[in-house]
Amino acid sequence: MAFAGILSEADISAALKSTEAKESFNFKTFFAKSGLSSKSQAEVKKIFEILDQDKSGFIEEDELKLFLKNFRADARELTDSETKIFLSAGDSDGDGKIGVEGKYGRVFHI
Ligand SMILES: [Ca+2]
Repeated sequence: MAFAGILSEADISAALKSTEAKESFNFKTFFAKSGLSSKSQAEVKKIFEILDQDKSGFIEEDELKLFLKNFRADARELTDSETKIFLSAGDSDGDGKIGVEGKYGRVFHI
């Protein structure tokens, strides 16, 4: 599990269970249930680096689509509309990706 030591297995299970149905993903709910909302800035940065699979320094749309799979390999992909809503929430400057600085930190601290 990619987030071992950062998030608890029980919290991850609860968070994934809450978003099993397509179009049910709500990042605020997910962050609260998984425990992401209460992580420190340093921990958030670690999580960002895991999500940024190609190490580009940004989380692009294709990486965001696979967001849930970082928590459990057999979790579903986000739908296009879920991905777009999630992306626009974290994309502060409208460049279509989420950077490690700026609004990203706030996305994880709702
Ligand atoms: Ca990337």
